[in-house]
Amino acid sequence: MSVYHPPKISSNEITPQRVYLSRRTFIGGAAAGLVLSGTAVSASAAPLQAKPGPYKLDEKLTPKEAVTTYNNFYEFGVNKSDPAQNSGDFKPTPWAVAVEGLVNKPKTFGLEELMKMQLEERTYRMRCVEGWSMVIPWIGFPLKALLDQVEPQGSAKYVAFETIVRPSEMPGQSGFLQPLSWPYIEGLRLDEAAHPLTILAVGLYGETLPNQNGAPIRLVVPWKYGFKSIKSIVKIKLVDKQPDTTWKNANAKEYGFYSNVNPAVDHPRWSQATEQRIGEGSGLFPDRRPTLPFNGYAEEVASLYAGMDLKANY
Ligand SMILES: Nc1nc2c(c(=O)[nH]1)N[C@H]1C(S)=C(S)[C@@H](COP(=O)(O)O)O[C@H]1N2
Ligand SMILES: [Mo]
Repeated sequence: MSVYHPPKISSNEITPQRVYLSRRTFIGGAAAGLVLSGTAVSASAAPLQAKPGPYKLDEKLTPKEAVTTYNNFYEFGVNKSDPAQNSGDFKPTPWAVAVEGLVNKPKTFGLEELMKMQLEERTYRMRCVEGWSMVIPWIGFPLKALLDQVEPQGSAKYVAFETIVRPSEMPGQSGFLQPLSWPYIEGLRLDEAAHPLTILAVGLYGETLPNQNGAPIRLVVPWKYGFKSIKSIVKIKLVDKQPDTTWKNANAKEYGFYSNVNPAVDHPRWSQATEQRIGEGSGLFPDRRPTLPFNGYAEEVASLYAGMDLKANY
């Protein structure tokens, strides 16, 4: 299996990323920037209605331009600009999500049915394990609403998720050197999956999800590092044992199953104490802000981990 080590993010590497973004976002009269954002967003996005949901934040939204051009989605390449640039041929319709395993009523949900769930707009703080963060207005519905329909059995303890494998439309899955093994897989404990903060997102900024953000449906778990929020999901399976996850399989010393945002537990190669809010600050003086326990959602989720050693269960 190929083991990919994500680029080490140190303060001197953060600066070029910010300069890149501020150039694109703010000095962005650059023709290339406008052309890219035009294709990237309009290729798949359509207006999407949703009622306001809980969990509003008093923080400035990350500009849509940054949310849709600074991404991690290795199926389309390992650089932040790759997903927006390389996902234009990806077809998020038709689509179906199979929900199976230890459930009384296994069912494959067509996208049309998923889009008819009670959609809410929820603004969440997102924190990538690499040290940057965003504030994103998602549109989606609680994962619990889906789980309730299939009726998990008493023996179900975890939920395993899978991303689509489609090398013909995902250039990162067809290159000579594959950065990860596919499908991209993730998992949650059943109580984490059923927590009211955990949603399946089908849109952002009032539109359906752009391909680069995980069209047509992706997970959002705001108190965990970004890689837990798996994109373009085709399978959800209820299981009795802790499932494998892509980044733990790739490098278990650096990435654990839980991956709760925790400023007190450093990544082996960098501190997690602070973060850079994408799209803010000046290019020369990145203003790193303190990272909050559970990404600021401790009041809601800390009780899920009562009695657990979060240094051992990273
Ligand atoms: N299938 C899949 N899901 C994925 C990833 C990926 O490479 N493949 N990257 C993860 C990481 S590391 C992050 S930070 C978030 C980024 O989500 P965004 O691009 O919508 O901000 O997606 C996560 N989901
Ligand atoms: Mo991430």
